[in-house]
Amino acid sequence: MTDKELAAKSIEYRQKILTYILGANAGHTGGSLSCIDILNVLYNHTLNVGPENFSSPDRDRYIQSKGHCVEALFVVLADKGFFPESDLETLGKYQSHYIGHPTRKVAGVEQNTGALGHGLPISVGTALAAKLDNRAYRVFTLLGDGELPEGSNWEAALTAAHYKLDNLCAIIDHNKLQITGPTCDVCNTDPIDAKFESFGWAVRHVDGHNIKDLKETFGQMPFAPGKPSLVIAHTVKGKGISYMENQLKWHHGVPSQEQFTEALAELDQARVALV
Ligand SMILES: Cc1ncc(C[n+]2csc(CCOP(=O)(O)OP(=O)(O)O)c2C)c(N)n1
Repeated sequence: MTDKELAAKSIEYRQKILTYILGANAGHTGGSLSCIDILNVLYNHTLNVGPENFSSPDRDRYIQSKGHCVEALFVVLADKGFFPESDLETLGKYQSHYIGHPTRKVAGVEQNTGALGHGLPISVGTALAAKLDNRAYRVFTLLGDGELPEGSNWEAALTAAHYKLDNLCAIIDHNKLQITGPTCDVCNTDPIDAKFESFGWAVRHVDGHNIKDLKETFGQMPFAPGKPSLVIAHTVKGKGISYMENQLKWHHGVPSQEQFTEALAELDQARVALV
């Protein structure tokens, strides 16, 4: 897929995220919009995974540690053909498997997540298993910057470097906001790059909304032989919808019908601008 086709896909994904959040009357809007370009590039460019090989032990793994942004994951998995998109009309409804966090009852989901701080440790174990089993698959995991202070992440970061897991790539969706305020005010983790480098990781920064840069960066993994890779993706919470961008209240929140219409109009304009 060309960069332009991927950019068009991101717009479509943003529309769908908002549509299904409106239908469910709940969801993590801002963080889903901040990570959707990353998921788009991973699933449509980088990862060797799809419905056709999901039962293969050699498939690449994607584990979404910031599980609350499940809407982004669901629209991408539906688009990849893991399940019919109409399933998402049941999002958040009684007895639906499409709930507010990823569960393995949904086709294509690798791990149940949502309690923050678990995706990286699980990914380290999965990457270590690949080494022990002599398998070539890679493991990608997406963390929120507000999730990063969880202690389990730092234990996992040490372990990944110790076992030289260069088949592991952690991506931080660095949108600088978490649930109650700016990440640096709630629990400052700066400088993230120096901390991970000192733990033995190879670190890259990228514009988390630039399709070309994301493709190139993920394509260069591992960034150094024998080291786990960290991508610090600089993003904007609520990206793509002007009244949501960098606004704490859109961490979660459902647009009114009027706001939804306004958001779709903005996305339509973005699509026209692409052509
Ligand atoms: C262990 C744990 N503590 C608290 C929460 C509640 N919680 C849900 S989202 C969130 C903020 C996460 O911020 P960040 O990782 O930056 O997410 P993003 O801004 O990318 O949506 C918190 C604290 C949780 N899900 N798990």
